Amino acid sequence: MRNKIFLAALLSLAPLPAFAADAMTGMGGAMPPTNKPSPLSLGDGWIRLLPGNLPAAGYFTLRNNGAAKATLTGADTPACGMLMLHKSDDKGGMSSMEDVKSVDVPGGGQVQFSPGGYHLMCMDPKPALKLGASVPVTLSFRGAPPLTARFDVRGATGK
Ligand SMILES: [Cu+2]
Repeated sequence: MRNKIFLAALLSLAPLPAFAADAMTGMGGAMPPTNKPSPLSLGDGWIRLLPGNLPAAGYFTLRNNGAAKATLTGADTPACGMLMLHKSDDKGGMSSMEDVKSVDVPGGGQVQFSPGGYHLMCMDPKPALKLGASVPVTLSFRGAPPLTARFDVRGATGK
């Protein structure tokens, strides 16, 4: 009996490995059913929260395991009023960013959304978007079914 209680306490304190957390959130039923498996896979999805009124940005690695090109055309999450495709540009120390209509993911290739480059821009963040949370993000494509993945919400330093 004592051992059982100890184990339960240990489990509730220990951070879950990423795959276990994914499996558990996957059972939550928030994911829409998909008919065919996506040729695309998403890794390292996270959202960077910045202090004050600075907008939050989402980053990830998108891999196309299929032979045909897929085109990312949009993103959506209940944690933001709107989630936009953006690209940062550094010109002579001046950082700017612009809207992007779509991003091609070549067959057998991958695209990186990372600080200083492509990113998802969260407009009108909701209370669900808080440090330590994990929120579902759905990406829409031309040439592939939509893909939903959990994004970890982290602080400015990425921790
Ligand atoms: Cu942006």
